[in-house]
Amino acid sequence: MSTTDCIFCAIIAGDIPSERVAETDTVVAFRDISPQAPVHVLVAPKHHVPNVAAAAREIPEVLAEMAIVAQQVADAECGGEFRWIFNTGPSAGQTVFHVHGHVMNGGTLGWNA
Ligand code: IU
Repeated sequence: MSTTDCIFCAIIAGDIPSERVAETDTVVAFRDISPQAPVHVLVAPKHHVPNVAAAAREIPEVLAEMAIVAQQVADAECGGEFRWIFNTGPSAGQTVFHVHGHVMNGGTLGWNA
């Protein structure tokens, strides 16, 4: 399922360009347009759900696939170690309401980076 007013649905559909680094039948990984670390890749399901809890409820097998893809990205880009962040809600910094995990590593990540 995709929604017409979701920018990540448009990226996943290829209607908006992105630098895709991994893809499976259910998951896409692409570079963040505004990287906050040397490795900063977003891992998102092709199916539109708004946040990580909704993903766990509605598409748990795809959430598991997202973790596998995140690990694959980290294996390829930063020795297999990574931070995986799900901002959930505007007050926590979520700006795109299509669930995505930020795969981050490199540089000098502080706890609040
Ligand atoms: P957030 O967790 O919802 O705040 O993360 C959204 C991220 O999506 C943020 O880091 C943006 O830089 C990134 N992003 C992108 O990579 N491409 C886009 O077209 C848009 C946002 I809009």
